[in-house]
Amino acid sequence: MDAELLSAEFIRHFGHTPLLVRAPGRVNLIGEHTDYNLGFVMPGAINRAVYFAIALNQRQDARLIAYDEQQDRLTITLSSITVGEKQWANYLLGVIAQFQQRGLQVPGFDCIFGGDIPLGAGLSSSAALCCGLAFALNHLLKSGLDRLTLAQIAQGAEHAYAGVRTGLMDQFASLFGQAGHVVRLDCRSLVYDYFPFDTASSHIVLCNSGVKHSLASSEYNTRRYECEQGVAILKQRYPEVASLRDVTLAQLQALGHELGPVVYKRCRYVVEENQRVEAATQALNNGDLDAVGLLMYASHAGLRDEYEVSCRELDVLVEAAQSLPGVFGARMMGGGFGGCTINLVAPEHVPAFEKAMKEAYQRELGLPLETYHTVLVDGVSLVDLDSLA
Ligand code: GAF
Repeated sequence: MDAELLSAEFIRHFGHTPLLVRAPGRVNLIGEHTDYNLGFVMPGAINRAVYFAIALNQRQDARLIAYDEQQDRLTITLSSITVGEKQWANYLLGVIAQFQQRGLQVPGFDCIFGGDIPLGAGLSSSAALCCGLAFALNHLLKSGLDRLTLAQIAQGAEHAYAGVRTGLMDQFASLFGQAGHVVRLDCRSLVYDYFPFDTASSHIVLCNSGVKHSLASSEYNTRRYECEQGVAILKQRYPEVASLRDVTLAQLQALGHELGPVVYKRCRYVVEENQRVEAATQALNNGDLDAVGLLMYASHAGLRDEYEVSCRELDVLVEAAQSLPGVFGARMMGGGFGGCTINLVAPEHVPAFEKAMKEAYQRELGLPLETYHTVLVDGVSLVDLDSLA
């Protein structure tokens, strides 16, 4: 699926010429479950995307086609947007509702979308879907919204129409990605810095566990709630604490009893993970990939043992990677309970790494493994077919 094919499909279905938009998925080097705790993350946009062909249609409705869902179709009345039955459509409905809530009228439009971000792989296909439509509508309506507002619109759509209280990382990465860079975002101040990702030294390889456990969404919201409980308790003793970002390990330990074992573990993971992002920033600046890799392994251990969002498949993949030559670091990535691991691998070792990982996954769990050799690209953009020719 690419923009050219979608453009042809759009013209075949709707008979007019579309605007083309590319909205990438994301990886996250380190900083997991820190975004909604107003800490630090270090994601980047990747060379897998959702593409949109879209145009205003002079009608009162939106005609949507999900190319990858057997060209499933939905026509929606724009004057009465509500959550519906089709999951793919809810993300788009959520974006339209967010525009409307901001007082921006959305006129009729036609849209066909599809892409190559594997679904349920933790690569933020849903954020890409929301960001891509928000960007396209902003362009078509000449609304003049900046990228940060578009990210917040996309996040609002996931909260209200998919029921997952995500942080801002995925939407930010999709919209603010920069080719060859990861971006470190301070999720409180929303200040961000780009860090070059030196592909002469290491490449990003994703290993798709192929599993998506059904508790992913409910457990995500539960983790967020547990962190909020932790902050509420910590605040009583330390009024300056506004989020887990403000908490030290000593403060946590002092209140261990009041927090209780589960909330304590969750909070401890978040406090440590924020420290790891800081340390990874230093290590990247020093070109010290061994140090970055060790931090990734520590991040995985925290996600597995303290935050408890890993699963057997992800643990097997990280353990297998750790024993292979040329691997700097590996960890589960994203919300957890399935999806991909992210692996930093020396370029000359990548083919052998992919082969060995597939063999290990088959041997250990009897499961096939897909790997994605991944490149960091620019965030959401228009696609100009002439420039691609
Ligand atoms: C998911 C969420 F959408 C992000 O906001 C983030 O919390 C991530 O899980 C965990 O770091 O991708």
